[in-house]
Amino acid sequence: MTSTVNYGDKIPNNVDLGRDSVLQRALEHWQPQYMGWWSDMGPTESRIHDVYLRTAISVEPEGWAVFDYVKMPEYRWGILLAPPQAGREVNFGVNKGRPAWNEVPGEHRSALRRLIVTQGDTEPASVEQQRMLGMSCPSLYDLRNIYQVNVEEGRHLWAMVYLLHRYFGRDGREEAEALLERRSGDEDNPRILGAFNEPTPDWLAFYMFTFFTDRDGKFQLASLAESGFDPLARTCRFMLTEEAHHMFVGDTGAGRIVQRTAEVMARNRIENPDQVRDLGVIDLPTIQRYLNFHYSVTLDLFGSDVSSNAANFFASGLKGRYRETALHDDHVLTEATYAVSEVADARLIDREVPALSALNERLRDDYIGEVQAGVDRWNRAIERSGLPFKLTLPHKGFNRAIGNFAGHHISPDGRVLTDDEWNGRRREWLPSEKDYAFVQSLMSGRVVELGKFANWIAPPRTGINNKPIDFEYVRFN
Ligand code: BYC
Repeated sequence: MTSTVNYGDKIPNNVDLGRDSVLQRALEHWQPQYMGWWSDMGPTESRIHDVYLRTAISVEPEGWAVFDYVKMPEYRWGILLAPPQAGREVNFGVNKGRPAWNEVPGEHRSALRRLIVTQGDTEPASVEQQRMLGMSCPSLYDLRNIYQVNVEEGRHLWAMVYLLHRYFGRDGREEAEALLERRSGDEDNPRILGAFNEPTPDWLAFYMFTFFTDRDGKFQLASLAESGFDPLARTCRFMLTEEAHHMFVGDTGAGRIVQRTAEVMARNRIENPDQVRDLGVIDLPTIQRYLNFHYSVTLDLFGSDVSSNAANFFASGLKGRYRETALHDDHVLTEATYAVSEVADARLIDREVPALSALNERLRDDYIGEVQAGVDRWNRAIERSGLPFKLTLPHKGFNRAIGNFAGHHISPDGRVLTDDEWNGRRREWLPSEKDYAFVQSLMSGRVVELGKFANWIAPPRTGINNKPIDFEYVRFN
């Protein structure tokens, strides 16, 4: 393995692809299919723009990426694995202490393939969900950021496709083709996980998605980075480097919308949402409803609270917990228990279950801790403006379709509701058609003058890669 990537190669990589001509040919066969998918489903009307993009060129922490103008169809989607760690072992489950696997262990083949396919499926899905948004961008800075996220999701698809081709033979090649055939929201051939079939109709939804849903990506990738199957661990370790920027985009993007609204409200001394809307910014209750939606569909992505799949993934050493190796316990968990919530007699109760079966819930709880910190940051902007409003995370049972809360109605403050109560108040808690129409009315065209920002969002504090905020991040040619 080399640490620097040769960009003269047809498929840039640090996995010595040139030494395996069969694999190289198979991937070169997939490459034009990928380009066809990008042309059909990648960002709308973006082919000839020069975009100031980051491209990964190395897996060394220092200087791993370069920034330059690139036309997106010419972006070099490379295959990059973090360097191997000498003597690495399986760090958890019944195989703990054995050498990490460099080839797929036969008995775990189908579970591993399923994990890789599920991860891979989310990457093109998100590009499909966001493909129209460039047409209504609030600034060149934001336009460049969404394109950066999109090309890197494309690279993450390449990362999973490499694993499928390299380690899973014909099945892997078929799965790689299917990854380009499913479509977000398609009735007949949808993406695998629920949140990736939801529309991302506007920029508030995009920022909520990158804040909440990309962060699920971080937690899932971190768990897979602990895998005893070393190529998966190394792939995910490098993907996490790129993922950090995606969450930054969401965190600061939603934060700038909140900040702008709070500033306009304070300056004009208004709190009534209709008056706030009249001033061309997004009222805080609407932001709260978007938050409720994206948070709840993202919580579903962690799977059922009690899951034998999750127990098997862990016991066999394929998928660890968040920061597994830094945790202080036996890493086997056969004796431990974990509390999960459920609904019994129209009340919420906690039940201790074997910790092995509750690993999805544990990861979800780790995730919740981190998103709370982000929402606290947004609230500081509201506090600074002296407004008596606070964004809150709804109860984790709210609006859930997977796991113990599915089929129940839980209010944001954690009460079990009847169908009638839920139907009566649903619109207070989740975005309505009217909310979506209002937000879209603010985003009818794109703002592309140098250094200009749409009225509904505050400018960022700094630009990208030390460039000024009014830098020409995208040239339209
Ligand atoms: N929607 O035991 P269960 C990212 C299915 S995001 C629909 O509950 P398990 C990114 C499940 O597949 C991170 N179906 O769950 C972010 C299973 O179906 P089958 C993506 C769902 O298996 C932004 C059945 O229900 N990575 O990277 O323990 C932009 C029962 O399964 C859902 C991963 O997810 C749902 N929400 O765990 C770009 C990591 N939830 O197989 C990218 C890999 C569950 O019986 N995946 N089901 O037909 C996994 O670790 C696991 O598959 C899951 C589910 C955690 C997702």
